[in-house]
Amino acid sequence: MLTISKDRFKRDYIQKFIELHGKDLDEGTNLNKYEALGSLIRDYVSRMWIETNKRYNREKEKQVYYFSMEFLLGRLLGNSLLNLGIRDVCKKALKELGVELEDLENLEQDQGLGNGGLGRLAACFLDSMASLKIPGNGCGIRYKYGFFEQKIIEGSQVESPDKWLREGNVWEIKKTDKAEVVKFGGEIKTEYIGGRLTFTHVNYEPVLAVPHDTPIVGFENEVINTLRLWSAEPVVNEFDFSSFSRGEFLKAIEYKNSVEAISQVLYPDDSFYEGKILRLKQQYFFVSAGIQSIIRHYKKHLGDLCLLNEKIAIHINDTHPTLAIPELMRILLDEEGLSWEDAWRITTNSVSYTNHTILQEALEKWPIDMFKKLLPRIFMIVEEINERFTKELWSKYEGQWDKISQMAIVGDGYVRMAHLAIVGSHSVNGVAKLHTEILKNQQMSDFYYMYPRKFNNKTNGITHRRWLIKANPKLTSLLNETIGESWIKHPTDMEKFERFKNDSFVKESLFKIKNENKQKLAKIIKDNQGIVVDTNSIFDVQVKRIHAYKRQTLNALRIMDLYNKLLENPSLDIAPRTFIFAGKAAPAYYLAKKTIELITALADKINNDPRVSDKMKIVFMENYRVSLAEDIVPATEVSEQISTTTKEASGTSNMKFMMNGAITIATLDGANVEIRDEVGDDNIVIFGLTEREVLEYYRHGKYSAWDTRNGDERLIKITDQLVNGFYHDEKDRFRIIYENLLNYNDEFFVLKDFASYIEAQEKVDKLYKNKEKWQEMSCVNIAHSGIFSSDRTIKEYATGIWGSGYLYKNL
Ligand code: 26V
Repeated sequence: MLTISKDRFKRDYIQKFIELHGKDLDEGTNLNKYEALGSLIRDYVSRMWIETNKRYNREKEKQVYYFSMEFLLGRLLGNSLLNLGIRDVCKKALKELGVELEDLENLEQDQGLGNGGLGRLAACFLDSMASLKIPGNGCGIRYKYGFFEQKIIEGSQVESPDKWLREGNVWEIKKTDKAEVVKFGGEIKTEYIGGRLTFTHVNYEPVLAVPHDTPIVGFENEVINTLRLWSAEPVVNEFDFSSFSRGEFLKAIEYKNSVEAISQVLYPDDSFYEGKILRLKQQYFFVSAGIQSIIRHYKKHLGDLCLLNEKIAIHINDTHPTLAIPELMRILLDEEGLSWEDAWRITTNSVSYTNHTILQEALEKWPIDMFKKLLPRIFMIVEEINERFTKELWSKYEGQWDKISQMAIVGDGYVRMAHLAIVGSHSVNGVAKLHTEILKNQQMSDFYYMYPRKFNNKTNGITHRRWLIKANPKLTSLLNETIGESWIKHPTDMEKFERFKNDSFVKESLFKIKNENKQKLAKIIKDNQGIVVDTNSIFDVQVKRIHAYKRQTLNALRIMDLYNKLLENPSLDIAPRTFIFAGKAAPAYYLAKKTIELITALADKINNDPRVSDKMKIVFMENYRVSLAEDIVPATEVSEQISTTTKEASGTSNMKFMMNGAITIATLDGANVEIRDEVGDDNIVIFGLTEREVLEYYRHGKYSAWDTRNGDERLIKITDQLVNGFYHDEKDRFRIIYENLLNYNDEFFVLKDFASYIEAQEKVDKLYKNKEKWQEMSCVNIAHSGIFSSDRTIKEYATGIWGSGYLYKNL
């Protein structure tokens, strides 16, 4: 923990400000002040960072490398201050200088280098690894443009580039001397040299991978880990361009552009896989750079490559970094001269893999021709892995051609990345109990049968430091006052809070805190969306990517139904509700974009209808991102987790909401099942088809959306309203939603689950009206949320998969 006095901090800050801007503090803009603060904190951190690295090199503890295409960090200033243990000192010192810390924190651009759950999980894991003193490194891509910015214009999503680096980035350090060269295309020359078969890559296109390191601050423990993001640059320098003759100059420009394209932009679609060559380039680019730098560092500090898997663990976040497997093989074979058997043993024992989705359409497979042309040597290695694997299959399933070809790594003209990831690693995990069971028994059952010991579950988690301590300081204080502070380092100690579920002071405090957080959010809604919401209404929230399986449509249909009911019976006795939505649709996902249009159309009509305006309001908040989530989550009372059962691998916002005292309305999907197990049936509202029912319907196809609709008056009315101009002058604006629900037979069982969802919402209404009961439920939810801290998850990864992190036990 950094100890620093307020006066010292003031002195350091003023000096930093003057050095950086060449003017006095009172002449500076808030942005100047933010930059000075960031830069000062980075100085403080730097000393500890160097110490941490020295210690790691000295003590040679096992290093974890977490490879991920996405790291959705959000803002860093507030959390770095918190973890350094100087946020309060800093806040007071700045106040005395006439500066509000929060104003500066709000100026920071989100680092939005991820699509959603998978990228945010990676960020929570980095925070937990540093906080648990686990030597953990992130490895990814420094996209020049992160996840697009979303605006809602005339009810529709409009995307613009996320220029997050516009004002620079105080947190990163560019390490030009640690650059690596990554090779694309070309040919492989095979020769015998000294009795050994050698492979030489010729005529390739070289790309320089330049690392940018960001410090990851552990919680009050003086550990600073590293997130290393790679940026693509041409190998020749700018000067060389001017000396080229005209023809070569144009070629050089083409080369420069094609290289820079690699780390230009994050792919904004996390639901439909497209075999785009640029994405394959991105994957090999960061994986190759990362593995090369690991080996370089390893050889310098540790030496013997045969012990590699004892000293390092390589984790791949979904299949996107799977090329780490053949790339490590390539280096061990071609550059280090190991035998295939040794290289394979070391590689498979080093690598572990997490699966994050069962959606077929998101599974990665690369066309052989593209793969081979771009990565000729890597393809040869993948073919060899496949050959050996299919031989193993043959010895088990002799004659069963269908099975063997289905399980092969290369087949039907594609390289199947999930198969390569399973075969080339020693551990395969799902992200919630139900999800892991589905992997084992359905999606990957053939592989589970073959390698039962590889499969394991690691239920996701979220860092309670960002999602509770930082986002909800008032609830944090209440916890500290009632149960002490041990939960901060041992989050499951939050269970002690359950003792207060009948304590009227605590319940009143919970009510007050929620109300204050709601007021803060109401102001943001007013400022950003121009809508005035009633802070006495229930804040009912669904924020996440817009996707058919997450069923924002189901939420929309019940809003339409409630509106109909209120028009029929204006004195209907319901607790007023504010329905809050936020989330981005992939730019090419037409149905998802139409879903946003539907929600904004409901808002337009219903919010402007004075007959119902004291009972319901609908808000679609623009540009959902980590920092906005930090404002929404603490103010939420009802958490909507309503995916079609079996489809949501885990979900993590469900955990954030419960930790902040929201009541969950949910299907028994993903980690909702474990949340229910923790809080008990009385403290969550469950509805909808079960896993068995869903799988049964998919198997036998006995579901009829039309029959379901025709059997329910409410559904007849609202589905008609989708296409009769009730919500928009343009009658066919929502026709595709109607078609999907009815004529395409409602793939995600929205209509099937409608009745039970309405019933569940009526239950929520009843519970909310009983203020005592509601606060009691809220208290139980908070008390049982500690297990969903990513600290628990990371301890399970460390002991169960990586074999690392002995030190966290000494916390
Ligand atoms: C998939 C693809 C497919 C191809 C194009 C680009 C791209 C980018 C990302 C992804 C990842 C999709 C998987 C994903 O995000 N899964 C989510 O992972 C969360 C963390 O484990 C989990 O809580 C969510 O339930 C799960 O949907």
